[in-house]
Amino acid sequence: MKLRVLGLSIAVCLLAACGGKSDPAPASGDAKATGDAAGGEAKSGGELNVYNWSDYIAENTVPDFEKKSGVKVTYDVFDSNEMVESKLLAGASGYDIVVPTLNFLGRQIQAGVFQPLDKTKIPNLANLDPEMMKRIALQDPENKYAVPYHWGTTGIGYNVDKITAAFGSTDVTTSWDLVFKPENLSKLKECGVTFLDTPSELIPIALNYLGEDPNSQDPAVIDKGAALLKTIRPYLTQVHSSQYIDSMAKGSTCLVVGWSGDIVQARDRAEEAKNGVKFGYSITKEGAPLWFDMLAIPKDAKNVDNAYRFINYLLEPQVAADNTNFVSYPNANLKATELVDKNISGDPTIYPSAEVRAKLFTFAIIPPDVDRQYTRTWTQLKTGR
Ligand code: SPD
Repeated sequence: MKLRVLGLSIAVCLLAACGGKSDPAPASGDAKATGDAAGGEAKSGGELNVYNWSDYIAENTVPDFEKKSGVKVTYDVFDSNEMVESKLLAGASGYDIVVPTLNFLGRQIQAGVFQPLDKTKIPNLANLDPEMMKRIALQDPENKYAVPYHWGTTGIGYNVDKITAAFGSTDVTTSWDLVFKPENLSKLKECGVTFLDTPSELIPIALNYLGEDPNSQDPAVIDKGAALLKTIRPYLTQVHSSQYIDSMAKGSTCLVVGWSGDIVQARDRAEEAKNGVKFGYSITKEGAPLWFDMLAIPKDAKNVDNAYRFINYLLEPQVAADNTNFVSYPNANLKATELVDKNISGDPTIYPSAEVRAKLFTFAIIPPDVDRQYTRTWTQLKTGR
């Protein structure tokens, strides 16, 4: 069984105003040390400011990098693309590496937020899966600005016993009917229903369920998704994108629309706590989102060489495999896959089969007017107007 630090998820930016806190513990003592070569490279020292998703890195990744490189890392976390984007568009974020999801990155590339990568500084790019890189290049042409970190799906996380008690079995979890039919969701209100706090996922998911193009930019179509979400609003007990890992693990949420690896982490935390809570994750038969989170360097980054060093380090096969083993999200690193724990690489909820992958959809780059409609819809939903 994997050991996790239960407190790790607590250090998360909960609100847009939050300045960010550290997930992993920094290595102490030798932040500015120089001397022995590590991984074939001399210690360089200096600083690095990283802004990544919460619950998204193994506990030893940053401390090991600090020890090897002599670089002092400040590692802040967020739990929504909207949060990263507002910092990036405001400028002077202070970060040297950020990790937006590919469709957001595509829009930020267009806004001129990132510097093109000097690929000679990332020799471990050779480890990446050419097929995935081709797919990514649809939104980052020529893979010019970013490197994939992890990928995953968005689906239904469920408490096995609570769902069985309400519906007689867990078969209902294979369909979005469980979420979008009020007669189903209403049965779960008492045990806790959480949705991710992100219109950029929930609206496309609702549209896909309705048989519409999940990426439709037609205001009338988007309104249909909004109307559907409104019908189930009374049964939501929480809208949040990171607290749900703990609330699932403790048994206080029984259904989540959330991210694959987070739900597996919740399942593992409950197992470690031996509290009898059993969680499952389902990629629904009507299709679900597939996404890539991307490492990129803002144009105004101050510690560019250290950013390259860290990105190249993350692409070392063992480092990438350790991360995947810890966070239960796959990576696009072909050389790492054989090093990933077979319980993880063989788990179809984490690494979906080709048949399931064929039903997944990706998010398009959304223009500002559509984004405004998303935000309006979401605010109305959350405030109950
Ligand atoms: N706790 C880590 C969650 C990472 C989720 N990234 C998903 C973005 C999908 N749009």
